[in-house]
Amino acid sequence: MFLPTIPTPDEVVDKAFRRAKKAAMRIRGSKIRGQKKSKRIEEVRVQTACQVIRDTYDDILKKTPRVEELSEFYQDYIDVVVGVDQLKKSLGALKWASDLLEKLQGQYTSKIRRSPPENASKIRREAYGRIVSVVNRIENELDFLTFAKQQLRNMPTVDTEATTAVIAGFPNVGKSTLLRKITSAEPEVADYPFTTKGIQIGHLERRWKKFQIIDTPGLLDRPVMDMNEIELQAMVALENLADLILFIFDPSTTSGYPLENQINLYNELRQLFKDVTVFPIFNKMDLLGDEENVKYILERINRREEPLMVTASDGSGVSKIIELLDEFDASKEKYD
Ligand SMILES: Nc1nc2c(ncn2[C@@H]2O[C@H](COP(=O)(O)OP(=O)(O)OP(=O)(O)O)[C@@H](O)[C@H]2O)c(=O)[nH]1
Ligand SMILES: [Mg+2]
Repeated sequence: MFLPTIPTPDEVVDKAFRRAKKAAMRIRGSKIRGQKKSKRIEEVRVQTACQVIRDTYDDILKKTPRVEELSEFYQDYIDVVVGVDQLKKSLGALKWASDLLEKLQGQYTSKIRRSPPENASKIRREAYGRIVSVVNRIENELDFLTFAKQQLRNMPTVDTEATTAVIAGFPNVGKSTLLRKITSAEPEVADYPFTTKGIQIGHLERRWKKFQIIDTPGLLDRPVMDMNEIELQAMVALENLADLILFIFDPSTTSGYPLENQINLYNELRQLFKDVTVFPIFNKMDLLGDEENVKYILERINRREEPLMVTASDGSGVSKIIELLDEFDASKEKYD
């Protein structure tokens, strides 16, 4: 959980005033006598009301990790999903409100102390008005934080140490089906594009080695600038986590995307992630009568690695992918 629950202005003000009333009741029942007592009651109401709201906001700030202390992956992820600048601005508003309430708390309690007793309740009412307006001033920021909490609810937990393979490709080509076959993860699989809307993580344990396999939302062959938030999540995983990329082609084109576009995307990713090994994988081989389409693609892509041909839905060829991970890891160790 990245953000704790954020109370609305009404909720926090209600809580503050209720607690303040209770605190005042305790004074009323105490031994303090005379004019001093009425002033003390109003003083305690202002103090308690401010304190309750400050504590609520300070607690939210304390429980929220500092974005700049997170790893690059999380920073980019948060930026893509909600926007880091807006998040910082909204958290800053909580701090602003908390600081201002501290000031009001001091100002109004001393004002009550210095006033004649008959004015105490009027000053307290004035303080309450200021408190309400401070909290209302940050309503938009509070709304945003509630939205951000909701959006970041499914923030994936990544292992930044494990060797990581990121599965990428056009929508509907069988990426999630493959993750299900390689690991015990169970991402949703469906016969329409953009089924996967976020990063999905699976783990694979080999004798003495752990792999992290990441399934991503489908990508279209368009400039990064035109990508939506869902596609950008795939890019964030590729950029920050991928030691290798398993690029899935659907040569059957039953996914609904022409070969030409899939080729473009592959070549673009190769170009963008030059230092990452990209393995071309041809899926849905069960639907292919011949290998004409595979040949067509192979003639048009830059590759260093041997392509693999698989049928993710029945698992055939998947063991070759796992072997490939083992080999990749062994070769990496040689150079480390
Ligand atoms: N015939 C056949 N169908 C497959 C194969 N692999 C996946 N499918 C089907 O293709 C469709 C899409 O599969 P998914 O695994 O959801 O594809 P995806 O790439 O994760 O799709 P998005 O998340 O939308 O990008 C589903 O109907 C699968 O059952 C395969 O090897 N052969
Ligand atoms: Mg999917």
